[in-house]
Amino acid sequence: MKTTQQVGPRRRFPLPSVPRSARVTVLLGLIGVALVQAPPPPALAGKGLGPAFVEPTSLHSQNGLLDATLVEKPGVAQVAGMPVQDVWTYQLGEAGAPNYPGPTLYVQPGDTLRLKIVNRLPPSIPPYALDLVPVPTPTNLHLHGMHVSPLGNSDNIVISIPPDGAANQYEFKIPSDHPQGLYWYHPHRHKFAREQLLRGLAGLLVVGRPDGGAPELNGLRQRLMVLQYSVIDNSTPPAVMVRNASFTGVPPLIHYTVNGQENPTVDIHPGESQVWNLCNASSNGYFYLLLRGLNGASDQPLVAVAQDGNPYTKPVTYPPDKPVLMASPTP
Ligand SMILES: [Cu+2]
Repeated sequence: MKTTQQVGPRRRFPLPSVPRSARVTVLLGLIGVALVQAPPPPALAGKGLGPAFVEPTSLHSQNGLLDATLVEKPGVAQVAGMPVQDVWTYQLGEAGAPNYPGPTLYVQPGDTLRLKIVNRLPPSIPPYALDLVPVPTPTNLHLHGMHVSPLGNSDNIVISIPPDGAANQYEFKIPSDHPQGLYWYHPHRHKFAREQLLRGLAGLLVVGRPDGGAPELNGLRQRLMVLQYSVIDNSTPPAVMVRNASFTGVPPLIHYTVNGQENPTVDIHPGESQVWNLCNASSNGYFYLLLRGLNGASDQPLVAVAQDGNPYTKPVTYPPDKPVLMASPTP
C-alpha cells in the first residue's frame, strides 16, 4: 500500500526550450521525465528497428463505472516476440486471451471500479520453501498508489483468494478529488506476490489523464509504457517462463520489455512532442532510461516533468549521457 501524500494545487511549469527539431516528452509512472530527441537520419529511418510499438489492450469506464472480470490464469502469451508457455496473466473473462501485461484500466475521479478477480493459478513454490514443494497459490489485488479505502472489498491486501476458480468481487470508490495520473495493479498476497508479478500479473490503471493533467502538456499524444523483465528458457523450445526470475540469469535468458515487446519502435514526427508515461511494473527490477539516437549517440537531454502523475513544480533536466535510474517500485 502506498501512502503518497496528495499535494496542493498543481503548479505550472514551462516546458524546456528545445534546440532540436523533434521533442519527446516522457512521463514515468513512478517518476516523470521529458526527453528530447532528434529525428533519425533519413538513411537509417526504418532500418534495423524493433517491432512497431503497441499498447496493452484497454477497458474504459462508462457512466461512472468500470465493471470487469479478470481471470488470473496460466497460458501462452506473446513475450519478447515469441510465444511463451506458463505466463500468468489477467485474462478478460474465462475465455479471454492471455495479456502480457494486463489490460489497461481507464477510470475518472469519482468513478466506481468493480473488478471480479478469479484465481485459476497453478501451484507455486513460496520463497524460502527449501523443500521446493509446490503449494496451492492464493492471490488478491492491490491498486498501487491509489487513494482508496484499504478495507472490506476495496484495496484490502489481507484478502486471500484460494485457487481452483475461487473469486473475490472488489469494488473501489475512487474519490471525486482523486489525483489524475498513472497507477498500476498487481497481486499483493504476501509470500506469493513476487512470482505472480514476475510471471506477468500486472497492468496499468489510469485515472483521468496519465500525465497528471498539467496544462502545459495539453493536446500532446500520450503513450503508455509498462517496463517489465522476465526470465525465459528457450533452450529447448517451446519457450517457457521461468519462475525464479533472479538476476543470476544473463541474456538471452533475461528479457527486458516495454508492453511485452523488446526494443519497440515508437514513431514521432520531427517537431512533435509526445508524453510518454512509464511504469516500472516489475517485482524488484531497476531500469536505466537513456534516449539514444539511431546513430547510437546519447546526445539528447532527458527532463523529468512528473512523478506518480504529479507534475513537478519545475522540470528536472538530466545530462544526456547520464541514464536516469527508474527504481524498483517495491510492490
Ligand atoms: Cu504495488
